[in-house]
Amino acid sequence: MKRVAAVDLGASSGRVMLGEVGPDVLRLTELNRFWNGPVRTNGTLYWDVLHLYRSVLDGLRLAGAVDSIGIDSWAVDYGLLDKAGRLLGNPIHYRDARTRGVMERVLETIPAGELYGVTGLQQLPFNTIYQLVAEELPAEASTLLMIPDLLAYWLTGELGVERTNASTTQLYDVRSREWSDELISRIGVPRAIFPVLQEPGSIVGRVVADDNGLTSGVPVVAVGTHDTASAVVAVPAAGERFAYISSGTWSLVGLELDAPVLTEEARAANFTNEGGVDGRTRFLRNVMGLWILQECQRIWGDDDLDGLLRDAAGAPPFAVLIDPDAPEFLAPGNMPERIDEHCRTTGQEPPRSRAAVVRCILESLALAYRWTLRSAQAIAGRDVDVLHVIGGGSRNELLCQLTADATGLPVLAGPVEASALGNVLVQARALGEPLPDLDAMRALVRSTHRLRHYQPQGKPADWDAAESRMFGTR
Ligand code: LFR
Repeated sequence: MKRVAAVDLGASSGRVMLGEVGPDVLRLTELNRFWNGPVRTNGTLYWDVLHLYRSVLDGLRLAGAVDSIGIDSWAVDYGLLDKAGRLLGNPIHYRDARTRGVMERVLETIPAGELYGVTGLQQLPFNTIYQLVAEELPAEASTLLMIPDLLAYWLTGELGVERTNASTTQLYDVRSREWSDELISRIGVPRAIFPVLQEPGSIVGRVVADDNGLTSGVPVVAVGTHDTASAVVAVPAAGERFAYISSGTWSLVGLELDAPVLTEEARAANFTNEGGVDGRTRFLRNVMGLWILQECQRIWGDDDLDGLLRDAAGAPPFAVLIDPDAPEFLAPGNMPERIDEHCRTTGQEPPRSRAAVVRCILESLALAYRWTLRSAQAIAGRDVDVLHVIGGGSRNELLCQLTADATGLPVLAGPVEASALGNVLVQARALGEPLPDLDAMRALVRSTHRLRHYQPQGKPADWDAAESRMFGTR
């Protein structure tokens, strides 16, 4: 039996989990859960990275003796170190406004088709490439580390960037599987700040006790350090005819493929080819996700999600629809007001109650999932029989049912802690547990976790009509 610690940092909360893995055993115990989110000072949105590190250490101390540690987090964001390894400033949140208009500017010199041909990445205004162009790189910047790499560096003193996370920077060549020297030089950033790439599943260093209360020498394993890569490892699917939604602050909606799809069609539909564990491709699209609802709840001061969902289940269907991927929903702010505004500009009567707002968000997400999944299948030439919903959003029964109804696919919901499970599984294998491939890992998730089934209900024609109302012009 292997005992490992999984650190999983999401955009709204972080956790340290104890994972136990053995024959027919895959168990998670939560050791520490803590707040995460943007902190604004003088108009800039930051991550509170030292609060995260301190909370990680608290969790790791509670874990006691473990065989290894693995860290995953959201992607795209980074810290810069100087020559001596000191962090140069607090990492900036990808929702910060500094990237406004930058993507458009960069595309004037690097055509979108060329960028896609090299990186296979969807255009998101906050991709690392645009963040680096938006900021004046400090002259002392010597090394760029993605967030999990930064925490691993603090634990071990070893520098490197793990591949699944590197693949989200839009500076990584998806064909050669190396940093793209060409793109890095075109944006005028020194190539030397990009450290060696690390394989998911490799041991990247060992804990240095350094007065942190930990035991020296514990191996730190590079898991799929991008949380979505770890989550996809834990999709409890059999075979390859499945789609997934990694459902949390974002909804990551797509397929797992053996190779990237770099066609003009894939680019035009803004699909990404992010790197997965074991060389797989995560062919997916970011859908704005439960972020819009989380922000509504923050503005309303209402943390009773169950109550809101109960009321939304009784609200009239298809009253108001929004495009959840509209740029005005990206930054933090007054979402109820932005939804009203979006309705006015699309010729709809704004929703009058919280129940109506929640219903609108969930139906609109379900429609975006439907559009995305149909496009993904058509573009990749892969048909699917089942849709796996994993992550925190898999607990949202109304959203799962609407997703089944909208897509016409049976939905299997769970596990909730997919990223932590994928993190644990990759560590266990690195330590020698007989989990030869993703199929074996997924079979273990299936046999140890209960999933909820949702069959499509309602009239497909209603969803057809709603789709042409909302996405007719997409
Ligand atoms: C999900 C996620 C997405 C990424 C977004 C920003 O937590 O990692 O995959 O696009 O956060 O990093």
